[in-house]
Order: sequence, then C-alpha cells, then structure tokens
Amino acid sequence: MHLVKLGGSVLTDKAHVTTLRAANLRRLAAEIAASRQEVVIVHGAGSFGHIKARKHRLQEGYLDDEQLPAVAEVQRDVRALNLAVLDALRRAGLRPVSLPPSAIARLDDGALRSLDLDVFRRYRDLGFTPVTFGDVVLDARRWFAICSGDLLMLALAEAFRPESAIFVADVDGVYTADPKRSRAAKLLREVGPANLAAIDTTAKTEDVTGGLGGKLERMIGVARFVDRCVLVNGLKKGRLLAALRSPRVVGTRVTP
Ligand code: IP8
Repeated sequence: MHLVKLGGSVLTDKAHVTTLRAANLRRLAAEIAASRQEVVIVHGAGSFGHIKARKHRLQEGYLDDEQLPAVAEVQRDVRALNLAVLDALRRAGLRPVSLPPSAIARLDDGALRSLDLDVFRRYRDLGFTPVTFGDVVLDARRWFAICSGDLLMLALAEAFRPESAIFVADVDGVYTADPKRSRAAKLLREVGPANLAAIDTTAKTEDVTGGLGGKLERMIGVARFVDRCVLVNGLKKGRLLAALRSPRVVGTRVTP
C-alpha cells in the first residue's frame, strides 16, 4: 500500500481563494489509477483552507465567537475541495470514500489525540480508496484547531506501515534554498536529520500549518514508518505515476 499526500499547492491556486487547478487534479487522479497500486490518499487544503483560516486566526483555536462562522465556512470549503478530489478519482476509475477529520479525529493542543483508524481499515478491506484531508477539528484545549494533512500522514504511516509515503508538491524536491527565489538553490536527492541544518527553511509561507522546516520534520517522522518517503513534483506529468511504480524517480528521498 502507498500513502499519497496531494499538496494544496498542486490542487489549488494558492493566491486565489477556493480556486481549483482542475487539470492538475484530473491528471494526478489518472496517474494514481494508472499505477494500479493500492493507495490511501490525504490532500491538503490549499486556497480552500489556508486563506480564510489565517484571516480568522483559526490555527490559534478559539479566541472569540466571531471566528465561529469562519470555522463552519472553512469546513465547508475543504469539503468542496474534497468533493472535487472524489469526483476526479471516481472519473479515473477508482472507488474513493471520504473520511473527514472533523468527524473522525480529535486534537489536543494541536497534536493528534485520536483518529478512527478502523474506518480506514474497513474501507480498504472492502476495496475502497480512503481519502482524508486537512480540516478544522475539535481540540480538547483550544476548542477547535487546524488538523493538517501532514499530521494525518504521520498517523496513517504509523498505523499502516505502507511501502511508501509520497508527498506531491509544486517543486522537484527539497532544495538547499527557496528555488523560486535563489538561482543557487540545489536540489537535494536525500534529506535526513543529519543534513537538515544545511537547508534554508526561512522562506515565507501563507500556510497556517507552517513552513518547510516543520514539514520536513513531519516527513522525517513519516520516514520512520515506511520503506520509502519521497517528495515529488506533481506539476510534472508522470512523476507521481513513476513514484508509485518504482523507487527511481526525480525527487527528494527523506530518511529517518
Ligand atoms: O493544507 C490545512 O491542511 P494542509 C487545513 O494539509 C486547513 O496543511 C483547514 C487550513
């Protein structure tokens, strides 16, 4: 089994609220179907989550009642994105089922406290493709909080020990610096705790779930539970399919 995280930067236009990159989504769904591999899918929120979550400071948890309509709105928006993902996967020939974290997960001060893994197991056993996503979730201390797709990847990797965890992003892999700003940035074929310090993780992000530093730490956490953890470019045709088929793919391998 493979665990695939479809990043919000590939599925959506992060500069424009609730804007889908429909052609990318269609192609990635077709690549997953063409691989004929068993997958569990997690997707990010992109512009269906981060923009309004940041505006209303939802990542800080409950601050005042004014945030409550925004919680409902962001939950609704990430569901709209999820529906688009389900439709694309169904059209590609898969049988996706949606498992919304707001209904099956609980946080405690931003950390995952519980996740109903049994529903993932049961749907998998029946031949479905479970699909979950970044969401707004109940939190024991903050009342509500943001549950990122990366947090779900970690929990699912630990529970199911998949062959691989594939993070699909809008860059070829992890670079020594931000490749969108620095020409000297070099693609790293492998990243682990030992060379983490050599990476410039200061690039600004609009994501409420943090920048590259936190993401790499979570990926290193995922790498502990899988044979192969890789970051590949989902904007390049065939990269996800290649990653699902063989270990030899352009991207960055993350090691524990
Ligand atoms: O895009 C964030 O999930 P991510 C979820 O996987 C929300 O970090 C609602 C912003």
